[in-house]
Amino acid sequence: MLLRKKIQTSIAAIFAITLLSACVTNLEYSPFVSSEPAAGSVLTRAPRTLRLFYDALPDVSQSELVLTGPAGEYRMRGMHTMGMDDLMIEIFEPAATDGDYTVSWTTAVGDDPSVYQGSFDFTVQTGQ
Ligand SMILES: [Cu+2]
Repeated sequence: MLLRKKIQTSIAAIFAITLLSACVTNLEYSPFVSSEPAAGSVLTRAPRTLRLFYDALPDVSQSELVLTGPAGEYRMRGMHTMGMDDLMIEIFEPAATDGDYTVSWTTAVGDDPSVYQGSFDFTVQTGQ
């Protein structure tokens, strides 16, 4: 009888936690809107720049962009905003290496003091 009660309590607890985490997931907000190259895109030549668009103007001083690919982490330079709620950066030595690439970003946008992070992938297939 006591065991049964314990199990019922556990099930209730698990149910409550599941509901709670579902709420948190739904409320999770990202200011990221789109990018060039686009998330999930397949390119026939290596990109020379990355550009990410957000809900509001990113604070460059609180932003970071990291590009990793088949050859590891790529050197990039000159992160800036074009003033169109975007971050832009030049890939220092774009390598035409076929494979999957990941862009990881960190930023704060507009008047929101929160720092957000995210990532997306694209693929380069030069056919060489
Ligand atoms: Cu630019």
